[in-house]
Amino acid sequence: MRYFLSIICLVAFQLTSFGQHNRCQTTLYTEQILSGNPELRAKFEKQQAEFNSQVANSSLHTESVITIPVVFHILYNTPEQNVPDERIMEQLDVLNNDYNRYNQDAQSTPSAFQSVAAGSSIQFCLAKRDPNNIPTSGIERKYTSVTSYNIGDDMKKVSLGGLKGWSKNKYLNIWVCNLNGNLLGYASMPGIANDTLDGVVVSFSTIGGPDAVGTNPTYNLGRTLTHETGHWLNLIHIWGDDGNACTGTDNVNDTPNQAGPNYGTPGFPYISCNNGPNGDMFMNFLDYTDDFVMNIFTAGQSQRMNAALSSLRTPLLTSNGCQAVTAAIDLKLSEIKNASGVFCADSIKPSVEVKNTGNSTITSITFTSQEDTNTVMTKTWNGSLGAGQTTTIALKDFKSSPGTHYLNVKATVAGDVNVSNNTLVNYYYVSAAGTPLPYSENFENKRFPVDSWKISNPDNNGTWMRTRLASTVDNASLWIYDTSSADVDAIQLEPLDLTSMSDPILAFDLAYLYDPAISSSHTLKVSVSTDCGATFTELYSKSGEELATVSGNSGSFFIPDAGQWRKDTLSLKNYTSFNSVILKFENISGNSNSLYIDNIQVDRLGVIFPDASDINLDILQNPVKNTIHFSVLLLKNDQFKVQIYDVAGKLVYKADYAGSQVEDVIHIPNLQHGVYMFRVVSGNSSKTEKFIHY
Ligand SMILES: [Ca+2]
Ligand SMILES: [Ca+2]
Ligand SMILES: [Ca+2]
Ligand SMILES: [Ca+2]
Ligand SMILES: [Zn+2]
Ligand SMILES: [Zn+2]
Repeated sequence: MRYFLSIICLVAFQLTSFGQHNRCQTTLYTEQILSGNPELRAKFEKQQAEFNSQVANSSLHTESVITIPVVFHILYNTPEQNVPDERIMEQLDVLNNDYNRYNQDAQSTPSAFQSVAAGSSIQFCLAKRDPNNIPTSGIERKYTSVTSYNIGDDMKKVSLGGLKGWSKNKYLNIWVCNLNGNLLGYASMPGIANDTLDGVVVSFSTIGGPDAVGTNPTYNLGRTLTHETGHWLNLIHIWGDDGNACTGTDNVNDTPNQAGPNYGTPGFPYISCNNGPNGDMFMNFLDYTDDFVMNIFTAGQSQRMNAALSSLRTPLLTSNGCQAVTAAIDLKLSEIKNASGVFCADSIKPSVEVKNTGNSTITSITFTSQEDTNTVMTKTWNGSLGAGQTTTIALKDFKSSPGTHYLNVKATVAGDVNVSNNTLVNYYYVSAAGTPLPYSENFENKRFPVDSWKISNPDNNGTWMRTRLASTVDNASLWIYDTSSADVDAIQLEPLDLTSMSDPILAFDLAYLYDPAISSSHTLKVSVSTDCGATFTELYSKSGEELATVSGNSGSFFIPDAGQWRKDTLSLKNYTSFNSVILKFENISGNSNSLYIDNIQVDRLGVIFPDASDINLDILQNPVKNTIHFSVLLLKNDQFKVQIYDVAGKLVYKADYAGSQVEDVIHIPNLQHGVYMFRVVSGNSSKTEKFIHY
């Protein structure tokens, strides 16, 4: 009950911090509804008290898997708000992973908290039928003239530019829209909202996951929906919603008592309320930290959510929302091809895959495509597509421009009963010119990957992520933990312009634990493309022992210490005539442990190894006769001068050279026999060697 007595001071606290952080307003939303309805408040508080005692007595318990049908109601005023399908599917993965502790970053939970971590038995499926038993994709999209919504229920009402919710007895409603005041989301706790107003509301920018991140710079891994769905299943914030006091509780026994919310990326341990030595569980999904910091539900929280489903939300247990139905006429737009990912060229040549999911033949389909807000194409296809058949249809090419774009393809068929699957939204990025050298990437940016990078994760298991588990420069690094046997996860960086250096070197810091018993096939490859990623040439491939920076038993999760990293380098000299070169790192898993990369550089060797001397001069065949044969290797510059002095200090020869790696022969007519100084000057440094002419 302390939770509800403290709501007034909580509201005051949240208003004062408004604008700085606005991660969740579930408590404010709850109070908005209860403050005008004393009867509902009494009922709600009674229900909560009963629930808490039932959970405490373990009289509510479920073991079997529960699958909750979900529907995404996407409301957009701009193309960016019309969240691409790939991000919605990825968001659904995030929910399923987080609620079952399949998230790759579960490995990042501090070992002190690993023993209380536990998945629930809850899974989520996209609805296959709507409340009227009409087939659906589980994704509704609607243009709204409302530019942004306030906390409340407006987005749930058609009359206010919203989309009506589907019955809370059968579905989890997820409204995705633009929220005012940088608010990320809020949820209806059980018993708070009427049938079609129940669900969660999240900002469009938060929808996504590791394979397809949201547009929010910080909250882009889909943890906002994980958090809000926790409230929807009756979880309370981990600090007990008591402002910054130590008196509140989240009614969960295995979470530490914690003062107030944590933001950003705290360091472990962070102590409050005398909760040492382990401190706050700031990586809990019900705290306020950055998405990539969050990684755990506890067993107590999971038990509480399971209990909510077997008491406060029981009708969902028998929902048929994910059972398919068939309509007479129903075309499905299954996929947009060749218009997602990263492009260097500005011409887009999309095609679409369509499937007849109804039970009568379709003979005509009209396609319209919008790039951002511009209609770029209309095409009508005539033919015969029988029930159950699939076909691929080329759309018309169109010109794009550098930057981020959203392609919205709509297929229209006369009499189509289910229009939810007739629209797909894709996202792609057209690169401008290559980034000039020197290039350096330390994986410190919270937004990972940036739009110009491309990650592929064929098995949808572990993939390239940003982590704070280890690093060589600053705090974070690039990390992969894919336990499957042979998945090829690729990360492709933005195009680089290599034309400004004559001998650019690619360098990166690497950490990998090699366990001969299990991981001999684990391979890291680096390859390069000069045709915008169409084809790649392999420059580096190391496996097993050769890849290892440390060998040993890989039984426990590998986190490298400072001595377990190695710097690998390779030359990009053969690509200096290209102004758009793409580097790709591929991890080929081998049932193996973590691999880390940090401090990627493309630069001169002398910058990569700053303690190496800049000018390296070699006079070949010294003493010399008639001709002076020399070689120069510059590690920091691309130009140098040669000056030859006699013993009296008189300049007898000079020449300018371009290039960082030069071998040449000098012939000086009538040069007297004797001792000379051969001097190389480059930038602010010089190097002199003596030679004898005989
Ligand atoms: Ca507290
Ligand atoms: Ca359809
Ligand atoms: Ca770093
Ligand atoms: Ca993978
Ligand atoms: Zn919250
Ligand atoms: Zn655009």
